[in-house]
Amino acid sequence: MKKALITGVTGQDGAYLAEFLIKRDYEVHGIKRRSSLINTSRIDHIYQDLQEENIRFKLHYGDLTDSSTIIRIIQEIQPDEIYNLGAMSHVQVSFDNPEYTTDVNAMGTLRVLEAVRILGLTKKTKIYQASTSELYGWVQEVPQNERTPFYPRSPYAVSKLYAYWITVNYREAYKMFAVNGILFNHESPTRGETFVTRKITMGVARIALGLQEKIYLGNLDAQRDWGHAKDYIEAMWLIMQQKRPEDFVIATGVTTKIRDFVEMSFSEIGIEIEFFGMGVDEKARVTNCNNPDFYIEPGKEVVAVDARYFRPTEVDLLLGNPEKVKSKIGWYPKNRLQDLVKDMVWSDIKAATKEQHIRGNIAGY
Ligand code: NAP
Ligand code: F7E
Repeated sequence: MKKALITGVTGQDGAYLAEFLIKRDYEVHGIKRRSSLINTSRIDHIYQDLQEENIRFKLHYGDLTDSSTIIRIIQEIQPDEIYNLGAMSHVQVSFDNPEYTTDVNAMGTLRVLEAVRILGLTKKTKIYQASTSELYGWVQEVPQNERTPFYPRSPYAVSKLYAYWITVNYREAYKMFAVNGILFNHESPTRGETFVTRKITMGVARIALGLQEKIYLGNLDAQRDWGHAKDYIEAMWLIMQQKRPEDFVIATGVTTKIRDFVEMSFSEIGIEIEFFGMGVDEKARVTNCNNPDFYIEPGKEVVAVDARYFRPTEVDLLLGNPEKVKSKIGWYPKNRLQDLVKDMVWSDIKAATKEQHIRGNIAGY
């Protein structure tokens, strides 16, 4: 039985990957940082009590800023594969917390690589590094592939640039199986609530159920190549099963504006909207409502811009070229953007309906 260790197991990708690996008969270990409240909602369905027999999923307290713990956990588990997904992953927050972001994302990656080297596991343990399309930042060509030069535009992206190159360096210097997956944006119903897609689908659901008035957004013109996280974690695993350690771009090859994602999300539940105004004064209002379950009066303003969500330096356009992974590994995204929007919006409608019932019950008293 293969053993895998996942840092960032409580995150969107970590949780999907843990479930995926358990289904493939791995023994899965996850590193979780201590928090004052339990934050394991994404992995509760695969959690096993320590008292159970044949435990296939085990959590370990640890933090990417704490090298002694990382070394101890890796020594204990002796993993065949490490997926380093732990990160301070929010681009806008990285402008507020640049030093911490660098410590976790850049130094954290070095700590994992060094732990494997110090423990003499360079021949046994493969390492996957969660690299990102944010590396392309101010894009030097369109679309971006494995040879496109990097131009990071945030403390987050700069920290990931170090992580990318230190992974390449350990591969070359110590002949380790250490690889970068350069993943373009990937989303899901469990995407963190402050990333733009989830903020939008939650907003749409809550507006439709009368729980929220408006969605306030930043740059509506930014374009992203969005895929489904479920497809992308499979690509991570496939990259790790190759004979030779190589870096791969994982993307859909389609890019979409934030504004269009908003329209698609409302349209999914039968609400048509139109944008009007310019720059910080741009807004969107309902033009037509074809769904009696979620009736909103035409003319109601449902989206507005708030300049507080603008970033000091923005990444305007990301569009990946997944040709290499398609031709060498045969991976391609199974979900189109429309499928992703559907999955996210209806999951958030379900959550908002629950919230509405709870509020209704409280109001009843
Ligand atoms: P996410 O949902 O934000 O999850 C990040 C995970 O890292 C969480 O489990 C978090 O723990 C953990 N973490 C944060 N700081 C840590 C620390 N100091 N020590 C240990 N763990 C820590 O991110 P994601 O979307 O799943 O992304 C997974 C990885 O892929 C990240 O490295 C991200 O930068 C990268 N990436 C993501 C995308 C994307 O579009 N999703 C694209 C390219 C690359 P808590 O739950 O306690 O916060
Ligand atoms: O922003 C714009 C914002 O925060 C996307 C992370 O997983 O993917 C993610 O980083 C775009 C940006 O994701 C709002 O300015 C407009 O242009 O959803 P996001 P991100 O910055 O692309 C990459 C690949 C990663 O590696 C990261 O870890 O949307 N935008 N209005 C907004 N963004 C947010 N968050 N909130 C808004 O209100």
